[in-house]
Amino acid sequence: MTENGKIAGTPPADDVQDFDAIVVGAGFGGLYMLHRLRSLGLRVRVFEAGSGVGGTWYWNRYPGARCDVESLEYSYSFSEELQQQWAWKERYAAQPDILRYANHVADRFDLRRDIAFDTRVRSAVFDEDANHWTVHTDRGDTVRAPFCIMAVGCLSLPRLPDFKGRDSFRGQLLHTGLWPAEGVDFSGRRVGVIGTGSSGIQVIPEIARQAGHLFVFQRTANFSLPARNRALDEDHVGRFKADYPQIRERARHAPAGIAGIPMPTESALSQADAVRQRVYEAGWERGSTGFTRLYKDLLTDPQANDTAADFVRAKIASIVRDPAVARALTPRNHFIGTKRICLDSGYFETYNRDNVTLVDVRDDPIEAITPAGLRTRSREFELDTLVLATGFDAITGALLGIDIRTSSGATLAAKWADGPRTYLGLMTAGFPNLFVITGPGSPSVLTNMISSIEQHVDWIATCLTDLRERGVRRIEADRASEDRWVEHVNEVADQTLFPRADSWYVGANVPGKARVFMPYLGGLGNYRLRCAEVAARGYEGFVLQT
Ligand code: NA7
Repeated sequence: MTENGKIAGTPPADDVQDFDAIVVGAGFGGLYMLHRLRSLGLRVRVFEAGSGVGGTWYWNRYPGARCDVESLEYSYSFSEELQQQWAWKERYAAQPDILRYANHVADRFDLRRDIAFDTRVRSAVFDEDANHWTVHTDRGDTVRAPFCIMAVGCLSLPRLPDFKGRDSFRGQLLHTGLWPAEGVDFSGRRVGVIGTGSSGIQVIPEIARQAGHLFVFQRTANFSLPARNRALDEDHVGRFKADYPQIRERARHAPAGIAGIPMPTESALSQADAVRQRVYEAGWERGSTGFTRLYKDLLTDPQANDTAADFVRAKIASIVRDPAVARALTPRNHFIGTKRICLDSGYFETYNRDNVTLVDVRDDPIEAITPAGLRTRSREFELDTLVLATGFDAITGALLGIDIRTSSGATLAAKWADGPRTYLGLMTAGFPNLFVITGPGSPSVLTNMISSIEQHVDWIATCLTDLRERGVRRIEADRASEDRWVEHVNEVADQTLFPRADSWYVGANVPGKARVFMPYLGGLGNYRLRCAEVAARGYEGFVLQT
């Protein structure tokens, strides 16, 4: 700070462009936020680090990348014309289709003219006296607006583990979340993949089909179900679209924001073995992440969970021919569903191929990346290409990648050093007029992201309208309300098995990250009602200033 209270490095006032709102990110959250704010007559500037729209779906272009929510539900509901006219091809849309859809939305609603692409936001500073945010970018822009909305995504900061010798590798080093747009040719190559989360599980069968040899370096075996992806049939689509208003309404009130995954009512333990087996078999045949919501106690009761986990373990044993490989692929150290369950297309079958080798790096850890490949404690692997499917600094990574501070010296990084703290996942005390779309403490990644995005964007748009009508210039989460919300988020999580897994939901995949269960497990339907009530009571739990 300088003596006059201004932040050092702030350019002269005439270099600053003024807007009514700044939005960071042009994925599904940022695009819809821009559309809504514009319809309120606000002047908006959106910054996007990529060269195009789509966010997560812009960056994750690896072969096999596909959404695990059905395309007819993983799409915007805000425009009846859009949802009627857009034609999804497959039950689960592949990344190129989702990206096409994002581009279509951007063109259809003429969104691009307010988006600055190839521009990364470096800092956002709140002026406590003037009540506005000043945002600086890596291209030298300085813009100012009373409101700043972070639509930076939950899975947008790829994590490249700090393997010894990582930069010495002479071959091609790739991360699934930063995939080259021009694609990669694996034919005849010796390829290594590190990681068997959703990204690994999707990319491995695709690479195996092309590569000379594929080595999969697995630290933790994962639960996965066959996606049963297929081309959509026209009659089904016609019926679905005719029912869209009711289906969308059900999705808005469903726990996962998905109409096809309703709230379970039965308990697994209350059913006879044979009945349960039939239910699991039907779930396995259906191919849906709803598998872990077949019974209400699967994610709360270890014994109930075991019944579902054992079913999937037996399936793995029946698919993978080599018993030693099947054993190594069988997850045993977490409850099914407490790490994001995967949907695959031929994942376990891939290990029956002669050109695929599973390397268990829990017992035989990776020691170093070498110029020629990779070395575990006991073996050397020569590789032409090494794919890191090692995930993301999830939920908070992209937010904390921006230097967010106030003129009185508070920084978000310091405030969240022991884990994120928010009120409703929408705002964080001490940082007025800053909204986060699908932030920590909201249902976000445990739901259909587009349902959650629409709920947040609609809430924020209504809030800004209300504030304008009442002449309110400043809104801030009240600290006591935030404390109670954080406590509630933890309480709900602690009633489940989720916090016991070393997942990215608790930040366990990032060394040094505080272990806190970040998303809200209360269900999107309940959460939506809570947010609506808060607004109806005059923004209860927020401090408003005119
Ligand atoms: P995930 O689910 O975080 O998976 C990352 C994988 O990489 C996982 O198998 C990790 O093993 C493995 N990993 C990470 N670091 C290492 C090191 N240092 N050594 C060996 N193996 C490692 O990321 P994804 O991209 O697959 O999926 C993220 C989400 O995107 C997914 O849940 C969907 O919601 C969409 P670990 O389990 O930590 O032992």
